[in-house]
Amino acid sequence: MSSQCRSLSTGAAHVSHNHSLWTRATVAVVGATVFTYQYNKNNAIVITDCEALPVHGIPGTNKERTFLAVKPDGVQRGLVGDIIARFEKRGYKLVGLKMVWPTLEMAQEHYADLSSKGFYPGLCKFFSSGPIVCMCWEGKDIIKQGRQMLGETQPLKSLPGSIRGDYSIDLGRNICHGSDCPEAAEAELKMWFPEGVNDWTKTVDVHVYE
Ligand code: RTP
Ligand code: MG
Repeated sequence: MSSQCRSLSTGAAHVSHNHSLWTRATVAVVGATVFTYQYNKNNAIVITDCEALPVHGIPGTNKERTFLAVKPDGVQRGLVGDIIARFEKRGYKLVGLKMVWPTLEMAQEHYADLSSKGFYPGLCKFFSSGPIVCMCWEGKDIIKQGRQMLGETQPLKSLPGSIRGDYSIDLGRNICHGSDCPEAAEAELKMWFPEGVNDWTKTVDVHVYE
């Protein structure tokens, strides 16, 4: 049993203990985690299998996740801390964080949906020109809210208060990236965090969510 599964044994205690539901193996959901359990001879719950939260979380819930990145220009300009702070202060949960210097191939894969565009080669060259900071953020409506906090693709159309509106001018130097839909978030998080992220419990969430 993995450590992630072991940590769920606490959660299992919260499953309502209805003996009329007694079966040899029962599937239950605690929070967002699906697991299978059965009772042992002492009537204690024993988890027999569990499925950790997928790296992309669960869209449409408080465990929705997105991939955000500080691009090479944002790293060079010393904006990593500011960008992280904005999401932290809003109440979102950081579950994945690392610096990566993308190869050209990684940049091409990341922006594959734009491969037919004339700006694609330059975009990929710039995205692989230095380290980026990869982040996985979690919380209610994070995919859409993350994009709003980034601002418009075109910095000159971005409202002051957004990251791009506060810190950038030119289209090809717009500081940050954010997944634009659940499908993109899933693909990007699988690509940039193949090792997974951290399913930690943020105790202050009781003061963030009602
Ligand atoms: P991102 O993927 O980086 O978060 O940006 P986005 O969704 O706001 O915009 P997207 O259409 O995905 O474009 C990716 C990046 O390509 C550059 N771009 N250049 N020259 C052009 O017409 C053009 N259009 C887009 C931008 O740097 C944009 O962020
Ligand atoms: Mg995009």
